[in-house]
Amino acid sequence: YDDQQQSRRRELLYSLMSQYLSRDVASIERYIVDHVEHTLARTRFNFDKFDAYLATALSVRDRLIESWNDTQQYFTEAGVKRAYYLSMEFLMGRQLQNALINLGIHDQYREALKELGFDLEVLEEEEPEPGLGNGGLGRLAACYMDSLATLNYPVWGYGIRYQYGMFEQKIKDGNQVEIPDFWLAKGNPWEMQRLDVTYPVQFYGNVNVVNNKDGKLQVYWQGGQVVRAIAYDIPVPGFDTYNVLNLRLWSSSPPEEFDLEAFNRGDYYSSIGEKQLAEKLTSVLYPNDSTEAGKELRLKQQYFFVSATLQDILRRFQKLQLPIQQLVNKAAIQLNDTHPTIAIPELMRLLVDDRGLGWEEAWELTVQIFSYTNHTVLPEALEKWPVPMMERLLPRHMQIIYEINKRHLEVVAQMFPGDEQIRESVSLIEEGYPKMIRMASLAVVGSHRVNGVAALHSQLVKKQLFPYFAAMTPDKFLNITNGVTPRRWIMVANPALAAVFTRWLESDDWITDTRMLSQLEQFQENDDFIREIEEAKTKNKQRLALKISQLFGINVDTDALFDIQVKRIHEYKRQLLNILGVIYRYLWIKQLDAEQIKTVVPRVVVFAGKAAASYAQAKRIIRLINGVASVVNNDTSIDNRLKVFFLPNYNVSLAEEIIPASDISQHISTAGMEASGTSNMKFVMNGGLILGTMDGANIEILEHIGKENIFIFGLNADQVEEARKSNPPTQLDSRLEQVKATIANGTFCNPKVAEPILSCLVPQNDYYMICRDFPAYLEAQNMVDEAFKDKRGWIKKTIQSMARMYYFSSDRAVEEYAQKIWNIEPAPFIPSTISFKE
Ligand code: IMP
Ligand code: B1N
Repeated sequence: YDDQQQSRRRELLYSLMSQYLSRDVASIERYIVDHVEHTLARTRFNFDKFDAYLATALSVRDRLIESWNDTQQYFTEAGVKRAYYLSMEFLMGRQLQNALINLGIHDQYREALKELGFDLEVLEEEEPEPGLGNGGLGRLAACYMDSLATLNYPVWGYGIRYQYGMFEQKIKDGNQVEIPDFWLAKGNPWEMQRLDVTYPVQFYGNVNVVNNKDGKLQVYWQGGQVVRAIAYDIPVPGFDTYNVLNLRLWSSSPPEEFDLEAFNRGDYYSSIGEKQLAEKLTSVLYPNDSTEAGKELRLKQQYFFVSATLQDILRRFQKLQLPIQQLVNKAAIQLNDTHPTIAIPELMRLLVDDRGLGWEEAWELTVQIFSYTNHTVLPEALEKWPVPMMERLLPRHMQIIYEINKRHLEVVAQMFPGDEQIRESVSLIEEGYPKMIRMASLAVVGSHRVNGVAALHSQLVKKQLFPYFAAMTPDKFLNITNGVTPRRWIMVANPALAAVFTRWLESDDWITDTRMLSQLEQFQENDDFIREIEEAKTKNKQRLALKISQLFGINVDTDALFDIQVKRIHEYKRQLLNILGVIYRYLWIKQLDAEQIKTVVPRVVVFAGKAAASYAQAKRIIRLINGVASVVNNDTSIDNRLKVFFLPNYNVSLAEEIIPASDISQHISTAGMEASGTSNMKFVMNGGLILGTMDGANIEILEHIGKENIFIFGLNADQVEEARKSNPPTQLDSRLEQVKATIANGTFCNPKVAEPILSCLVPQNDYYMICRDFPAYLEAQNMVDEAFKDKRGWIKKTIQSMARMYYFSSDRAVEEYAQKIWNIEPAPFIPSTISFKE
């Protein structure tokens, strides 16, 4: 073509491509039906609910792609600095409802589908949940993506596209049973496969050092296995903005090159088999469970996604044609816990071996680019990799880690001359058989910022985990308290409450400016407002009651106090303390007379959460809870004053249903052990109160909402530390003795199951402080009962709390990351061609 033709073609292309999808009901109907016919190849007469969901989702994806393309194009043209959020987990939850609400077209879609004969809310339930995370850490990454998109920050998420997400939990005879979650079985309309974006990732092999022509040493890492990474892009829409961010998840596949050698050996079938192994790499999400620690496949997953991600980031940077030293002005990389820490030696390798930078220059660049968020101080959860494994799997990285350590220890020796104990404690290598690499220490040394996720936790990170690192580089350490997105956790999860907020604030600006919620406090004595808040709560309790009746065939009273603990089952989270309290309450009610029973505040106690498949003690606790539930729920003598339920398969969708229905929720970890917690924030934002310990973000929630609005009990972190050092008490609370005896005699479950639980409930074995906190816990529960009897007083507490929670929005949190760590600015793309508010 000549130039003129070429430019005419381009003009035509541009004009066609800038015709954005319309937002009116009639057009939306057409888009949906188009997908039924052309994408799904169904006829008008033959498509079911799931097809309708798929077609709807695909039509939403179309408009996300439009904005996605424009946004990314704009970031590139503006040459902005981007931040990259590297996480092994993104627990995104269902996408359809969230996308429609963020795009401001939920009502239009509901209308369009109604005319086509479908109920949008029903179709939304058809979406399988992408469970690509364990719990809080993965969901935090998802909340941050929502906030970053909403605030127009130029950020990419990078992670792994697991084919099997978190297992599906079933309860059989009171026990947890794990069912594999092949969530992609019916296709995933939210992802775009990018067969054009692939990178090779190398494992094993040897390192050779060769003298180059110019006299320089050149390092070659050769041989070994090569796996191919394929990109899958998931658009992340912001609320009330045109910007759409990208979440890029990598999937493994065999390399393109054919292994001719194997073929020549006549080894055709076994060579295919080897190729198939490559696909396994990203097939399954690892549980956050110490028994799985040190598994080679997990390290391979980590390097696989890190290597592909860095290749992708550098390719993007290369397009700018800037000297490599400028990378720090174009990219910031956040490590979500230590899981992607191998990125630090990998960037060093790329800079030194591939681009010929000197070590010092490369290191300075690397440290300025990386930052690390710590999410736990539990010793068993701190990642360590055996040196021999690293040597075999990533030989060059092992050398680089040794070099980093050597230089690091030189600095240490200058600061603490002659102190062997300090040297040993800060070394990146832990002595022993085998030697281990301390990934958290590597992450600290290789980052310019290290943050904890709540005020107390960040203190513990400095004082307990990394005291010498903090002494060496005090400015490296900071706190950024976690936050949660009000879009998903109020708008999507609780439309009834959201409508009340909008009505009384006469604006829906609170959705992006949670500070506005503080104005609700002026209505705390207004009868109409109180009634509407109460009605919203009742509606949510009815929704949960319906779920309970569907699951268990038991009707619960929505006037009862809904007492909820939902989170991963873990000893430090102390579901055991909760169920012991329930048993005590049951025994107590049973000895009341008929008149007394009538004065007891009725309670519905709800548990949910998964235990890691190999965490035996956690599974026993589930068994005990179910045992208690079946005894209590079938005992007619207690006049329905107590009901207990374990809801199976806790996930984000279930959390959306449960959280708005709580009156009280429990966040009762042993003080000092829960880094932050994020569901505590969600519960309070939805008008529930907290029964909790002085742990994680509970402390800051107390500071913001006032101590009169939260039920706090038990030892604080200092007292726990003290108690662990001192002699255990000689006596057990008599009520706890009584509870233990009832468990021991097999009232609730086989005493064999109960035995390992009971053996922890003695003062000498009380690592989690359950015995020591038990009396205070019961007392706090009594105060909850008393407070709940005063209906108006209770609602006032919930109103004050909701109004004072603005700090815990993830919008605040990501702004802190952007300003204090990444040094990036918002980059809103403003399409001149269309107007957004209709
Ligand atoms: P927390 O541990 O109670 O603070 O939970 C944090 C958040 O992670 C919850 O609000 C849920 O959104 C999510 N979450 C926790 N546990 C699970 C789980 O087992 N499956 C899926 N999501 C979970
Ligand atoms: O991260 C959340 C915090 O709110 C929780 O308190 C904290 O427990 C959680 C290994 C983890 N810490 N560590 C993990 C997850 C997966 C895995 O393989 C560790 N999760 C947390 C958000 O800050």
